[in-house]
Order: sequence, then structure tokens, then C-alpha cells
Amino acid sequence: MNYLITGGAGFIGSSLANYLVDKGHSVTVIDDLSMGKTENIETNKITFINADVRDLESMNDVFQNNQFDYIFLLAAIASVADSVERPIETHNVNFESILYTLELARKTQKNLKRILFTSSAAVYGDEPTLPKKEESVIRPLTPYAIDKFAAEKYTLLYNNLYELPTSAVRFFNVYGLRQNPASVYSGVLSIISKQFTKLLNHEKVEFNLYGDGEQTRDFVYINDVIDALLLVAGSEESKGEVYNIGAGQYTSLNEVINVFEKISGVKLPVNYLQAREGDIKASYADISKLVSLGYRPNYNIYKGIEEYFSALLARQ
Ligand code: UD2
Repeated sequence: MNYLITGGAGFIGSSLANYLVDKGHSVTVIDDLSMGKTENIETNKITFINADVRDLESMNDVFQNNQFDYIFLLAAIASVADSVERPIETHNVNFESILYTLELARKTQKNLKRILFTSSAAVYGDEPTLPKKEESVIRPLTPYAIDKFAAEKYTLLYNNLYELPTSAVRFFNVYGLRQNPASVYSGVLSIISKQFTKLLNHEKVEFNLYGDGEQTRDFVYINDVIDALLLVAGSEESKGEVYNIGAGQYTSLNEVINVFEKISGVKLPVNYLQAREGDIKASYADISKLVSLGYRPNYNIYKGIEEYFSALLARQ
């Protein structure tokens, strides 16, 4: 099969791209390397195009010159904080480029089996009812969340209006190898795991924990996320539908730190700070819609962190 992955050099995109190419598929990645890295992907086997998804000429070229079976839209400004700083740029990347790509797909892709847009649990905002179902109240509170929701809606509309086969997913807190811990707004598990690798190297570290550590998230391991993405893309009944991707379980940050301490055998010094403004206290996904497609998560938080941390240590 012929796959296109935008944002395919980033954390989730590269994991998907490498998985598919190892299964013998043909994979094209578009990425401007603003956050992704070519080292993330098997460039000897993957067609890599260094382009920004806003660059209409490059996007036109790719779509005019290829027929894809599956397209995964993963290119985005992934930081909510960034979207608050740069709402217009975020809108161009996270919304306009999606609409333009849907239109290109409609006009050029004759064999397309699915185009899948990746949205976020951010669309639910701070409405407190849990767990979050796909039809729960939507309360986007940031430019990031508004753009994700609008792009998701357009994606599904293209299925209904133009019979372009589309689906969308909402990621909860994805973690795993290649997630970049560089920013303070990086996924908290990538930050914590980096601290533990430093501790094992006898470096002095302190983890800044915003809040009391009792906030919970639905942490979902990258391997389960890839299974879920391929399941949604490959199923007939998911056309025109949106799915939560989570583990369907919640874990507090204190518990996460506990798991790392058990696995590594070292203790993390924690600096408790005031909770971040706008931080939600609790979040987790109802994944029954995804389960109805056949999804069975293989990783709980213990197994996920264990595999993640040992892979990280092996890479050192
Ligand atoms: C996640 C998504 C975000 C958006 C949002 C929607 C990630 C990386 N981010 O944000 O894109 O979809 O969900 O709700 O998946 N924390 C610390 N210390 C640190 C870093 C974080 O205490 O050094 C706390 C943080 O304040 C929060 C928790 O850890 O309470 C999780 O933070 P996060 O940035 O990993 O994820 P989240 O849920 O805020």
C-alpha cells in the first residue's frame, strides 16, 4: 500500500512511518523539521520531502504526482502554549493546511481508501464530566483546541459532502520513544523519563511538578496508538466518524513517578510548584467506540513505562 504521512518526522508520525515501512509498505513523509528530525525515520526506505504543509506548491506537486491509498495528517504546531503565543500561525498550520489538503485529496486522489486527521482531547476543554465520550460537551479553550475541532469537523464533512473517505481521532496523552522532552510544554512523561536517565548517570536533577501531583491523565503508549490509527483507517464503519485514542484509564503524576522509581530503583527529587494556569485536574477517555472496532490496548502504565524507559536507556 502507498501511504502519505504529514508530520512524519515527528514523534507519532515517525513511529507510524517506521512501522509501516517495516511491514513492506511504501511511505512518503512530508515534514518541515520544525519539530521532527530526519534521524527519527528510516530515510533509506522512506521517501522524505522537506516541506511545510502550508507550502501550496510542494503540496500540489506531491498530490499531482502520487496516488495514495492512505493519508495520515499529523503535521501540526503541537504545543497549546505556542498556539496562545502565535494564534495566526497556528491557525495556518493546524487548520488552513488541513482544509487545503482535503481539497487536494478530493481533486487528485482516485484510489484513496482513507484520509485520517489527528485531533486532540484538548477539544473537550475543562468541562468536568468524565470519562470523555466522543459526543461529550466540546469546550475548546485555546486557539489550538478551536483549530483542532474545526479541522476535525471539516474532515468529517468531506466524507458526507464529497464522499471522500475520511476519519478523525482525538489523542489523549501519548507517550513513547522519540517524544521530544526539550520544552517545558513537552509531554510530561518525556520530561520525567529524561530526569530518570540523568539520575542513573549520577547527574543532579529536580523535577518541577506543577500542582500536587494528584492531577490525572489518560497516558497511552505509542504502540497502542499505532494499532488504533491503523484500525480506524482500515475499518469501513469508521468512515465519517471520530474516535478517542486513549488507554481508557487514568493515572496521577505521583503514580507515574512511583512507577519510574520502582523500575529504575532511584528516587526523583520533586519540586512542587503552583499548578499551571488553565491546567485541568483530571482527564480520561471513554474508548468504547474504538473498542467496538476491535481495539484492545496492550499496554497499561506499568508495561508502557517499562518498555519506554528501557528503550530510552538502550539508545544512550
Ligand atoms: C495534553 C497535550 C496538549 C493538549 C492537552 C489537552 C501533550 C504533551 N500535551 O496536555 O497538546 O492536547 O493535553 O488537554 O500530550 N507537568 C508538570 N511538570 C512538567 C510538565 C508537565 O508537573 O515539567 C504537569 C502539567 O502541569 C500537567 C501534567 O503534567 O498537569 C501533564 O502535562 P502535559 O503537558 O504532558 O499534558 P497536558 O495534559 O497538559
